[in-house]
Amino acid sequence: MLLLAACTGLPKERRSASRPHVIWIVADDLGYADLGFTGCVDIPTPNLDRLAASGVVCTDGHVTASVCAPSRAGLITGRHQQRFGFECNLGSNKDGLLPEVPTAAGLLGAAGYECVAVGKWHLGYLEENHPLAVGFEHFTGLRGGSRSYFPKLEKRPSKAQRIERDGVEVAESEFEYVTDLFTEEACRLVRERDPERPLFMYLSYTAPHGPMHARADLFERFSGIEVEKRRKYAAMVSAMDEGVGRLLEALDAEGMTEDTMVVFLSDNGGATNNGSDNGAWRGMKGSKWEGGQRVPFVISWPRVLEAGRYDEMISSLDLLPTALGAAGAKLPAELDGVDLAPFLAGRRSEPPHEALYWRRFVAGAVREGDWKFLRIREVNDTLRSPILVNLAEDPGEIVNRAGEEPAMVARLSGLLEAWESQLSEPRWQEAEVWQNNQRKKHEMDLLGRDAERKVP
Ligand SMILES: [Ca+2]
Repeated sequence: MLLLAACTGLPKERRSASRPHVIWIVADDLGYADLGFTGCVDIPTPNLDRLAASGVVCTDGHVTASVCAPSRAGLITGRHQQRFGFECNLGSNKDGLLPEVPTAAGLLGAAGYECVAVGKWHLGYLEENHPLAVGFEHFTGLRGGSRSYFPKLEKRPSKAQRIERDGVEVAESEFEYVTDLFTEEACRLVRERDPERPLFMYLSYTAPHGPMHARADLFERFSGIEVEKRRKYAAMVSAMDEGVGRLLEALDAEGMTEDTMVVFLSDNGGATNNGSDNGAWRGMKGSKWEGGQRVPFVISWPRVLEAGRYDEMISSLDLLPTALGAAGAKLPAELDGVDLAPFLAGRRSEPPHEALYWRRFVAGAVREGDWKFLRIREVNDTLRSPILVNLAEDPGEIVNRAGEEPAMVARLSGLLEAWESQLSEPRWQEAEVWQNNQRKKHEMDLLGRDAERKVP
């Protein structure tokens, strides 16, 4: 089902380019419906809307997990993170990427790119997991998953939370608001890029993940929003939107816009605790309902891709093959995604994926076309009665069709098991409370956003 704005008769693929710059902008715990171009009415996002208008808005775009670290592990390696045991969210300081699994920076660096990372890392605290150890040449950000947005002047932040720039600690007195610091660093790295090489930037905002710290001027701007958490969230999303605007201006000023592939997505759906909203999708961060893993997703590459909309199912796993394809590099056979360019350009009309798969220890899911199957493992290791939904007829995933469609249950269950047979054991697990919360999130009668928000 293609609903590209392609009925204009214009060729969707413009003239081919030399290797483009590639920028991945990742938001953290952003709600699906919290941007102008996804229908938000109370938080204006003019800059993200401008990016969306310049590119292809993918309406059925997914990440590989509905919590931060495993989703990022899939994105940064282009492989299902369960293949190398990174199935669960980070636990101890010893968990993280495996050094033998190449990252986007390793592969794009080998293809001649200057690779830089800014913002949240959250892929392991060991030195071998550090961005500068896995192929990035510059890194400004924090190793951990979140921190205070304001400087911590009274007490030095923990090793996971302090900001470092190329291995040197950045004093808290050097910045006023973390989102703005990341934006400034991203713009600086654009201006100071190596002119001889294309740039790959991984810009990973912590916004709008908690803690709910709003910049005062933006908090003031949203005085019309009554619920305080939503008001702070609006300010945090706005700071990120401003940052994206400044980055787009930097690209314009450098004459890079036409030849830069800018991707924007969230690492997972809106969280239960930050005032976000996933609109029509059931579920929030941590669940395998669409609200957990279906995210705002834009791919802009003005030189090559005509702006429009793409409605087939795609994955964050596709971003690395798409970047390598644009670079003219050979795709390693181990990558799980596909180069999306021929699909987004309309040269290939079949869906890029027959099925997408998810698993985080106690819950697994597979989606094939409009059908989705969810399998929950209970505390006593038995399987809950399966859940089967049809997204075409029931986009809110309210009706469990498993009883009336046993053949489809068997088919999708078999697909899931076949995929699982290729995976490794999780190298660590989440605490029992998170496992139980994940089980609760998939109870059919846990319905409605207010109920969902009570199960973190
Ligand atoms: Ca997240």
